[in-house]
Amino acid sequence: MAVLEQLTSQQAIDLENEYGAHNYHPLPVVLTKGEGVYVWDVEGKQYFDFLSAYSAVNQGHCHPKIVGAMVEQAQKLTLTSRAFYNDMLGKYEKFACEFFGFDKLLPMNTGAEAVETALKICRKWAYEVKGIDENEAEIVVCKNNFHGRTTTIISFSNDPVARKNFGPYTNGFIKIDYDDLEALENAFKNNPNVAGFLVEPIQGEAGVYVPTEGYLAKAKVLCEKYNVLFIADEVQTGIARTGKLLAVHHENVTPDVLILGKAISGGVYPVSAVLANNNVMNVIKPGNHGSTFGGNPVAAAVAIAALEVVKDEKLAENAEVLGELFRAEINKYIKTSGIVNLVRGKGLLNAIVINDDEDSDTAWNICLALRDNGLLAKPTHGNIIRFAPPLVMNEAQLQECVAIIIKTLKGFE
Ligand code: IF1
Repeated sequence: MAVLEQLTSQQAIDLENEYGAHNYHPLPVVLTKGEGVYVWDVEGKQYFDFLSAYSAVNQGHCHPKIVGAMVEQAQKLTLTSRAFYNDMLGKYEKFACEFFGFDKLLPMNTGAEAVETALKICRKWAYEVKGIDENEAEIVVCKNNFHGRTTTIISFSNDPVARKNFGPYTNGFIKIDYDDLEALENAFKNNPNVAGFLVEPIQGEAGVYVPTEGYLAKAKVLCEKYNVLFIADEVQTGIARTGKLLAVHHENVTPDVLILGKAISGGVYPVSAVLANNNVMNVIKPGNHGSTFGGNPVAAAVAIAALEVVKDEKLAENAEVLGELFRAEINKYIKTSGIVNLVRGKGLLNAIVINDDEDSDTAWNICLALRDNGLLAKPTHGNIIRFAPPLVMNEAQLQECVAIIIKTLKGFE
């Protein structure tokens, strides 16, 4: 078989099964094209994409402005490493710092790398600014978190599938319940070596858990009271997904450290970033941290274009309006549904909870039926289905998707 010849779906699946590590269990659909809110499989069937590559494609698939920026830069200069300067990185850093309101940006590639970078910055700040004894820093995290897949990050995960048999684990983390301010204050009060609080403003993988109104703001006040860095992981909730540029903006919170990934590039190229003000970021000195591709010219060009699209096309405002509409329509259906317990979310990051137990395959079967009806979504843990379309969706398309979702769910009543 010539490497680039067109495959059938089954041939593509068989190749991955034979030659690829089995680290995923994808929904059985083989995509070959994406444009805006749509994707197509190799047999030519069109789908609404209601996952957006886990909120990386907020600007819609293959956005022409972002792809154009990538192609133009890729034909000029792709990579210098940080051994030398280039004419794109400083422009991007300035643009992004002004876009999000921070003094400095440390460029990386994946979300997990950015989380690891934030953890290292927090620890170094603990020893060199807060004055915690070396190797004694603790970082508070929330149970049911998802921050990536590195060995340190899964060390503070409580998901056995993500964690088991990857030990020995990294120390220095205190796990508390999410959305529990008393637990947070107790952790700070009882542990003088706490340096940071790492939190998802909405817990995505856990099942789109939106914390109590005021949680983030009060948590930030506690961080200030105990001189602890508030580290917001906005890899999934950021870049307009929840109806504001950042999810923390719903509570007017400015984190001490901001972690971005996914849609900062519109899903066109791996780009992530850590932003902080000088009092924190200046603990990083030459040689402390880096990455071959971190801040490369293509990433810089792509990220500038992707962020301009967010502003020019008012994606946060659109996500806010369409998210309200989506939840209102699903709530109407829930009144007469025996299978859906609730819908929750903010902006266009939503999930429905299926009236079945965690390890049932109902949610999976519903996603297979949604696929057959022309809409792609995937369950998170067990009985929860996440719905996260590209933020460029219009109202008519959303209504069409709601109709597909309700029609499909009714088939399981
Ligand atoms: C997988 C989950 C979502 C993230 C937050 C950091 C990262 C992620 C809040 C790491 C990445 C992705 C990873 C992908 C599936 C997806 C996911 F299901 F795993 F949990 F979105 F909810 N912080 N989330 O959501 O970023 O290194 O992947 O660029 O690993 O299966 P990354």
